[in-house]
Amino acid sequence: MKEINVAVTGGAGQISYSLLPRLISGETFGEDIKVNLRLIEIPQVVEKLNGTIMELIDCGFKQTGSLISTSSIEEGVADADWVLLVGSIPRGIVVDGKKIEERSDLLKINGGIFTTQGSAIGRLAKSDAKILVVGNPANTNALIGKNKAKNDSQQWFAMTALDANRAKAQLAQKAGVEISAVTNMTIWGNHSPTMYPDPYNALINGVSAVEVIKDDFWIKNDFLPLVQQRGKSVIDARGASSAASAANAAIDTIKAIENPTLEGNCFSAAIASDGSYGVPEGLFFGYPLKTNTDKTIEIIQGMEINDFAQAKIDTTTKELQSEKDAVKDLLTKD
Ligand code: NAX
Repeated sequence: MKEINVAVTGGAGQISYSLLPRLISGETFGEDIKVNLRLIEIPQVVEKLNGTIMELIDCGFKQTGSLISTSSIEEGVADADWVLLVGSIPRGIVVDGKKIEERSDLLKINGGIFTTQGSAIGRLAKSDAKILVVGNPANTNALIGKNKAKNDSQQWFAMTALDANRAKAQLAQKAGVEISAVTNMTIWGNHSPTMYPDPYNALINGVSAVEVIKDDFWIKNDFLPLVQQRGKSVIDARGASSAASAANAAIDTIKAIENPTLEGNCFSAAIASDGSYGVPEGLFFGYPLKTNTDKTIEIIQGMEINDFAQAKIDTTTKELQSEKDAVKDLLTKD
């Protein structure tokens, strides 16, 4: 069997608990690929991974390769084909006696983590490694990580697929169709409440979702905030942030990157902007993406952007720009 190496940070967290079995079950990378898993945690937590590893062994998947736990990012990412950066410090935690409530503090603390991780990935992961950032603030963490990796043959992504799945589910429910009828869903911009889930270019059975739904008020006043605030609604209801659906979205993203995109469809993830759609170069921005048959990834051009959409794209661009400004020290120092 061909083998691949997959590193996951935050291996003992709640997303990983749903994610890890699906990485080694044959579902994500294919039935005929053995997955060597490297689970990375902070030193205080790393021992807990022994229990996780016991459970992964007990799943008994034939695609399971070696299972390693470590608190060393260098050991974890060495020779990795895929790196899933799930671990980060949540809002509300106390660090050095201070409760971290502000997004700017969160940006700096998690940004610090992603400088070290980015540098290790750039030096030690495979030259064609793919890196998916899940830990928040995902877009700006990816910006910092890629900047420190200094390895342009590796490809960095930040996850917006959960937002896309949430948006598809709402459109399908409203239109009374199966979710598989909804395609071409783009989340523009940041994985934050400023994101723009695009109902104009989304298709329901091949027709623009807004034309099928024919309810402009619902689209603008219900659909958008519902998707933008869905993460908070889950936290309010569950007392914890989305985990199973986040893990599912990470699996969806890996599959979308590993397999050619069907004609007329796209998938959602944030990548470093090349200036497309007027977004400043380098910002990690949610775009409509396509995987070509040669496995290259491109931003789909020519999506229709009306005035309403442009205003939303401008807002989320502004937020990402201010996040970048807040971590500028981390982007410049070596
Ligand atoms: P948990 O708090 O359950 O787990 C996070 C784990 O990361 C902890 O076990 C912690 O010890 C570990 N960790 C912290 N710093 C680390 C480091 N430097 N190296 C290795 N491990 C480290 O969080 P969980 O619910 O699993 O969520 C993980 C992250 O995903 C959070 O930042 C969360 O905000 C983010 N999310 C992102 C989503 C997205 O769509 N992009 C959606 C879901 C989720 O909110």
